[in-house]
Amino acid sequence: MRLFNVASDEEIKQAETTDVYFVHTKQILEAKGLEKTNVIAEVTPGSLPENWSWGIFCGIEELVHLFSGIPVNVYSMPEGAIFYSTDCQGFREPVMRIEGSYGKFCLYETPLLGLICQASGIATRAARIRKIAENKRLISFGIRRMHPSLSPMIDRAAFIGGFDAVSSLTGAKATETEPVGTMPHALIIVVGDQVKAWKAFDDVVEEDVPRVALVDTYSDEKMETVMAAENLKKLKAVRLDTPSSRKGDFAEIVREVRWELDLRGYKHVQIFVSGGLNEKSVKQLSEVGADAFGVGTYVSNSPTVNFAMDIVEIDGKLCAKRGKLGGRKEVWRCQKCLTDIVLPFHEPPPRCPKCRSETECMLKPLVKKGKVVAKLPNPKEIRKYVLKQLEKLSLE
Ligand code: PCP
Repeated sequence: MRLFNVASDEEIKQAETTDVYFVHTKQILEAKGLEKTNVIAEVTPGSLPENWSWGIFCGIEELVHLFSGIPVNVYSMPEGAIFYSTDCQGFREPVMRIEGSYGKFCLYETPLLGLICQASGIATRAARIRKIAENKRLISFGIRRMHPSLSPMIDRAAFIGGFDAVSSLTGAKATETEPVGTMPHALIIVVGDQVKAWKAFDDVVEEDVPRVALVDTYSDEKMETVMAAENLKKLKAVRLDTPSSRKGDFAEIVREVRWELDLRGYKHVQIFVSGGLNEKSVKQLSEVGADAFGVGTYVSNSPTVNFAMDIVEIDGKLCAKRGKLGGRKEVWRCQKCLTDIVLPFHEPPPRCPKCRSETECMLKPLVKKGKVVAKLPNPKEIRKYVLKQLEKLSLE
């Protein structure tokens, strides 16, 4: 009996999360002896949500598990690679290519797309917040807004997108990091007094956990901040999670708290903000002195990237449907200026149309006849790769 309404690893691996029309398609092809038809299928992003000018490709680690053992070849951009909706010429840009007997992977289109659509949306929003927050600390707080079964994926995608840490235990395992958190209002409410609760935290919790006092439970943030600074010698930061009914001008509150802390010689005490944050508020609060951010829903509930998979070639014959470009393609990237150019597969490597530098082929072998051939980097390495690319990108 299923306790939670989520598909098991086995069900996903057996394509039991597929759409039934693929089951019918496989039945028909088998009945007509067409299941061994050799096809080239490509995955393209279509237009990106909210006019994003780029996306972060995420979900490959799980995709490899899905395709391991399926006797087809998969070529893909590496996890963490930026991608565009179209290349510098305006041509749709494939992020992945699958080659083989269509009958072998027909059922896997649905789970394949699900694994990259949601994770890439989360990683991209996280990367945009990363650009805005510059080197300020970002903690992923969003798993409580989504089905708990997704917490490892959500926190991993937020981390890959550039967040510094994640709040969930499963997310920390998936990112090979330590989970990070401060204290909930519940602790102060149950202890019944702010100072007693902060001190209890200080007495009980391991030394290496930063002392971050929540300062908005019962009274004004400024006054609770001063109380925390005066009562906690090891205070690292104060967290302002001001309820929307009291938020008014949150930036002004942060500025005021900074002033009162500095006036009393607590320049070392940082300001951590959370609660309903998004790109606009992270920018504004960072400018007035916030040092760290707990971002939840805005990232965990990111719009998905609507990748689609399309057959573009059968036994060398061009066959793309309307709206898609025919034939096997290669994506060439100038790693110097991150310009992409899409060319028919057999075309020689081009020079970068913008800076004339050499270009690199982006669709790299991932799975060969069902065997994983790529060395998969760990989340920290992927995050580093993302941060390097972000240096060259703007949000526009
Ligand atoms: C939680 C946390 C953040 C919220 C949820 C998650 O607040 O402190 O403020 O971020 P989001 O608004 O960006 O989704 P509460 O629900 O007030 O819980 P807590 O007492 O743990 O702060």
